[in-house]
Amino acid sequence: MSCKDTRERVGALDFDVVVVGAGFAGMYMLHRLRGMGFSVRVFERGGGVGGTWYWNRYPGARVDGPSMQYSYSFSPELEQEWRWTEHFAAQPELERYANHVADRFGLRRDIQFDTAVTSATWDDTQQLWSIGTGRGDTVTARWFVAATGCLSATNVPGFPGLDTFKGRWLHTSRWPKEGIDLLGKRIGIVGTGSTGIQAIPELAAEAAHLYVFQRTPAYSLPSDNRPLEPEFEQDWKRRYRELRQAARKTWFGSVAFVAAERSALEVPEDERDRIYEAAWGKYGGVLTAFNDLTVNEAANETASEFVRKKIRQIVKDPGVAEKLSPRDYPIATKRICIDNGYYETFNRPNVTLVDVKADPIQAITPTGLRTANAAYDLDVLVFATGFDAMTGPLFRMNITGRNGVKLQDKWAAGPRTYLGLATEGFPNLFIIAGPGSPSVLSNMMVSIEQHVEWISNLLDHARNTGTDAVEAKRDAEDAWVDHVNAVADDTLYRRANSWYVGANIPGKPRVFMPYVAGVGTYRERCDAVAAAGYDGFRLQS
Ligand code: N01
Repeated sequence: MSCKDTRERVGALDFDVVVVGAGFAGMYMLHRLRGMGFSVRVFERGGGVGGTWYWNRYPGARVDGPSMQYSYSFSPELEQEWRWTEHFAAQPELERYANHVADRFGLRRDIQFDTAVTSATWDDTQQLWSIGTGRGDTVTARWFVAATGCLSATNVPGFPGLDTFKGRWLHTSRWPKEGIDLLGKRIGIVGTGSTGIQAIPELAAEAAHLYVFQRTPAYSLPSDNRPLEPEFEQDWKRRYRELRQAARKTWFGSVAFVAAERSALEVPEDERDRIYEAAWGKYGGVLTAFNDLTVNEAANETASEFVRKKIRQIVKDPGVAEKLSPRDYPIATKRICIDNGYYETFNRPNVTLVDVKADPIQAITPTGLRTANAAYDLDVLVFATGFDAMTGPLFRMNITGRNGVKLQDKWAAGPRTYLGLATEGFPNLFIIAGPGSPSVLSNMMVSIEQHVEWISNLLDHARNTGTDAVEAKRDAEDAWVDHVNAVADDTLYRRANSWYVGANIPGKPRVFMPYVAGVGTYRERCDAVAAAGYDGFRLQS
């Protein structure tokens, strides 16, 4: 059946598919579905394409995986013509890449920018989604795809007095396009996750004084960023097909991030140290030096202690080095940070580390920030305080499924999905890189492409079989949730208070959200489900 036939049958349908988000997921979803003959409308909250790389313009923003692999593989022409200038591209280059893709494939004509989706309601009689936007439009579509990203709903802690602050405050992912004047300013930054760790060296270089308010120290590894050598680029471009294929079968979705086949405990201490030393500063390095760092506590401790030793070597003040040293969670159980001179920054005379676990933030004042024991005068206050991850972007769309059930209510005790792609009671809703899929524990580009292709193949199948509604079955979903939990239970990931488990948002249920079995295994599972006629889904005509 053609799209036109589908529209005629329903009568009320404006589009076959509405996609939310014009980041890398939404852009490819649009391109792929359009190529298959579906009518598609993309709604994007921002004023341009790029998602994460449109919003995160803070100083130092840079991808933490190799650019040659953090890029689309669906078009051999695109991957041959695009030239990355650095091994780890910075935000402006990534945004340029997103714009290049949008221009090259003529995507903009089907994207409505500056438009947030504020409601999405399933109509069970007509079997369609009714989607409302912040601009007051309502459109209908058979299929509804959330390409909203995992880290797009910002988290600004509710410190009392923020509205009284006379300086300028901002969240890192809402940094203005035109930048801000930081030169000679007294700057405070709250948060030392991946974002804070990238921003801190850059802010320190501009500030009269930088106060770093740290609640939990992070493990950070040095980036081996450098200009991309032409020989390296040519070699990759020659072997791209083979390397892309190999990456899809790995755990992380990258041929540069594959663990060695040995335990950290099977080699003598001095040899282990030599291995870690050689790995320091190489992509994947310390984390892939052995194969049991995320599953064996003693093995993990060898890597955790190695990083603490490095911190002691780099940071001259032993008291500051100790404060920067993570002690209460294993390395890699929070997202590993990759930095450009982070620890070195604390040797600067204009940088002060404030331990706000020991001396908690009490309030923001008109002139700065007050902890239990001290007051800090500030001109600029930066929140690198992260996101309401994975579920936040979905909840803020006010999604209502069958029988008026709200997604927030169904997921009150934590997200429940089948394959991370769909959730029972919400027919024809698909989530790209959602909870229950490898998602944030992978090279996102690989995960995005796999989901886009899987979802679009399912929509094609539905069209060819006259299927109007596709819904995850409860028993399949329950079994998947149990499986996701069982796999996580075999690892150390639950040992950290991370955003992976929602610990950064007060009141959020503690559920480990990503699927940790790896993208290769996950892809096999998804392919098997499709090959078995979309086993675990109810397909209704
Ligand atoms: O956010 P985070 P992020 N009082 O949640 C602190 C990706 N990313 O934006 O750990 C005081 O990791 C919080 O402290 P604690 C990447 O996947 C990728 O840095 O909760 N402090 C923590 O230190 C990453 O994991 C790239 O105790 C408060 C920080 O704020 C994800 O985005 C670059 C606080 C938040 O860290 C999110 O990283 C950047 C409070 N009330 C990001 N609330 C690259 O590709 C929070 N904090 C390189």
